[in-house]
Amino acid sequence: MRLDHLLLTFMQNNDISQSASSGQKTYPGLDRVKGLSYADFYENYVMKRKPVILADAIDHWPAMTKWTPEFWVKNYGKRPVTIDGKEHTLKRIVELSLESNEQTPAPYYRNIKIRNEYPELMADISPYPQACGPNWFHSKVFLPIRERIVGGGGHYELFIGGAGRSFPFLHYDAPGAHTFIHQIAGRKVFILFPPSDAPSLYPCEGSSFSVSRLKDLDAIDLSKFPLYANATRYVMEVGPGDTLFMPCGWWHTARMLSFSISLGIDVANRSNWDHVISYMGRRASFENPVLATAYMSYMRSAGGALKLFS
Ligand SMILES: O=C(O)CCC(=O)C(=O)O
Ligand SMILES: [Fe+2]
Repeated sequence: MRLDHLLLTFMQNNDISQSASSGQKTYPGLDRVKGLSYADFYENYVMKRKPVILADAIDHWPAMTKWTPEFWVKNYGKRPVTIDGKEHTLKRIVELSLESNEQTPAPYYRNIKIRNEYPELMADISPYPQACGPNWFHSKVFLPIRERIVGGGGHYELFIGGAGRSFPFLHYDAPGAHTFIHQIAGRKVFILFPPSDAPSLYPCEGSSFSVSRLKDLDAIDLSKFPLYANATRYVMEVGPGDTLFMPCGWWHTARMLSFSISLGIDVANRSNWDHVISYMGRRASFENPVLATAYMSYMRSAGGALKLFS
């Protein structure tokens, strides 16, 4: 079957509108696809580093029906959680997330490594979707240094939040990995910019080079950040069962439209290893130039070996 026949779209793909305040181009959405073969996904999206939503990658996960707000309250409600320096119970976070709105957004329970914090729940998000592999962060050569890899180290990270709350900053993911976001419950909007827009997004200085200095993207002061007007913004809305593929180097942030549960995972393989190596090298040069040399030569030989086997 031809790829064209498989494409579904949330919105009209080619409807390019101008944002009133900045003159910035906005693409309402990219492709949302179903029934795509692994080979087509790899060739048309992964290798081209083009974002896409896969609508059927996690249908087989028990989490899709099991991880309701009630499930979290019943099983983990008493668990203490610290968010942005404040203590809560998970029950309170779920309640606040259900009531959340623009005026009083709930604290955002985010970047929680499932295998470390909720190991018994790994069965609910298994088996690993074929589309997200191979993931070199899961290979034996990386497991010993997994916790030292900048970013998630190939861990599944959990996000629970509510309407009106945003991820706190615009960035692209460490360590130069691709990211898959699996939406388990609720709706979320992702705002993306291609890697070529980096100069228009005002990256921070030093080791935070993958984080933007821009704060509220709808209220950018163009007299301070004039290049932002040249950036091209893509908007992707995800709902339950969707998997958003964000290729390495794509800048992004997210805002929830309702109570939301998502999982994120970073992925490295032959399609982005060059990007991972260059990210890690750049980061290490700021943080620990002496250790960096040994660490980077380990990473380079590991990548070389993995290329032979996967
Ligand atoms: O889903 C979100 O809030 C964005 C998460 C994200 O981009 C990240 O953790 O790197
Ligand atoms: Fe991210």
